Amino acid sequence: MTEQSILEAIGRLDGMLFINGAFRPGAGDPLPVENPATGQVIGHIAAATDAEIEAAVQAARRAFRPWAAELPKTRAAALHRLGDLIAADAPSMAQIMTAEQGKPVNEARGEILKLAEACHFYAEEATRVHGEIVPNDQPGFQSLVVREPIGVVGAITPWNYPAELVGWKLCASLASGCTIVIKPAEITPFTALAIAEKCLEAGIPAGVVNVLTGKGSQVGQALVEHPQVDKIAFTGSSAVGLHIQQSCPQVKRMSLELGGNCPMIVTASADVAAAVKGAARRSFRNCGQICIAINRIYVHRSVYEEFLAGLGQAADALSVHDGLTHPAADLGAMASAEPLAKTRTHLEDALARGARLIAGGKAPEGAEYAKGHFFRPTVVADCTHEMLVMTEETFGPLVGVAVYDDLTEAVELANDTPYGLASYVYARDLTEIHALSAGLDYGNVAINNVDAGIMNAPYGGRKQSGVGYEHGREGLLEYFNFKHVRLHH
Ligand code: TAP
Repeated sequence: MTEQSILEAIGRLDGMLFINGAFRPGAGDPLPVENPATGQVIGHIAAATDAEIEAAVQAARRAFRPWAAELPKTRAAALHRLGDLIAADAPSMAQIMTAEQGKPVNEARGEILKLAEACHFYAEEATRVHGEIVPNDQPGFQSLVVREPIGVVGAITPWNYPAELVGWKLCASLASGCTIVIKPAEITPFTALAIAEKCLEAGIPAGVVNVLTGKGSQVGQALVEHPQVDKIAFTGSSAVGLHIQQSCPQVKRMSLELGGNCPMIVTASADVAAAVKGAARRSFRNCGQICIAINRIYVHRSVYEEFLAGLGQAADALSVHDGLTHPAADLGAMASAEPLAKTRTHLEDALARGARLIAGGKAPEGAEYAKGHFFRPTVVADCTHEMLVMTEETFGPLVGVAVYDDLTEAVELANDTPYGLASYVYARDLTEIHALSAGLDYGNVAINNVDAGIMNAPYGGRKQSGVGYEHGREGLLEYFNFKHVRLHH
């Protein structure tokens, strides 16, 4: 796609809301959306007004009963069609994502294709949800436990995975029989609107899917407070997740997928080269703007310097470019000035407290980078829990490394955080592997690999990393209520 055709594709969606099966220009104030690699304004969103929010919620409300009453195989067919359409249009949807979010086009295309896979996964799962007949305490009675879709879902999503984080909630809603009002992140609205276009093409009935753009504090908050929104499916920071929980005026189902501060432990028995490769991928992919990014690494003293040398080299070898003009770059621009500023703050804090700079530490140099939010993948060593890089989620291309002598101490350090999303281990010794998989207080533990989330398994955090799950059967069941039907013959 040329730059002109990307702007045209975005132009179709510029200032639009998707309500009751139709795109309409939003009446609210326009807010600019920038390409984070160039600073160029690529379009606008209209901040949804109270009347538009009401129209979307009411459209979802009206659509709920008929959609829930469809046969599971009908909803599955819609999801399969949606998955096919998304996969077929992945190249152009990826360009839209890169233009608003910054990740290189090849990586964005991978995300779109994974969303298409999620559609097919949830299509299959839609046909497998069933209730139970449970034992009863008196003769002549039968107890049926039935699963019924919750109703209208308000989905509020961040900017780091603009397709998948919208898509998982959309797929689970479509599969379960719920309807949905989506509020994507203010800075990445066009991917969500492009997904809505595919819903329209897939013939998903009016009102089943709606997209409202605007500020989280206004549009997102309105969904949280709306008495006719039955569930909030939120992905974002722990601070906003907690605020949502505390500010919701009704009792409401919520799944909250929140922040992480994910550790990796490299033991004395580890394949160090494999650990280096894993760390370089999971610390720096998407510029480290991943809830399950490796933020801090604890390495056994016997392999510490070898690991540091390897990770430094691997980080230095990664390319950083404008993700539109260099689709195969390793890193693109960071999504906005905010995560870049936080990365710099965490780096300065670590260096001021005695950390050793191993790689990166600055923005790449050259005219290409002058107007965008770029930063080199950065490794700091000799870190301690006095440093922000080890105790707070950086959400940038910065990783802290610390040395340990005793495995129990490493587990304690890894668990020394209010977060509990994902953790990583590289070890070959089976005793170490068992001790670590049991001892790490995280919802996901990846051992000798760095892909903590797969579609078939529940994906969720502990402690301040959230409540509830996405992915897997467990993720789908978050969209259902139980009903106990006690029958006297
Ligand atoms: P947040 O600032 O929390 O924003 C997330 C979403 O919430 C955005 O759509 C935001 O709108 C909206 N929002 C803000 N204030 C709100 C309010 N008062 N009521 C309702 N909605 C509100 O997070 P972010 O900076 O976009 O994303 C980064 C965070 O997400 C990181 O902490 C990361 O770990 C976490 N994350 C977690 C996961 C999982 S699976 N656990 C996955 C990805 C990211 P605006 O766009 O207008 O701000």
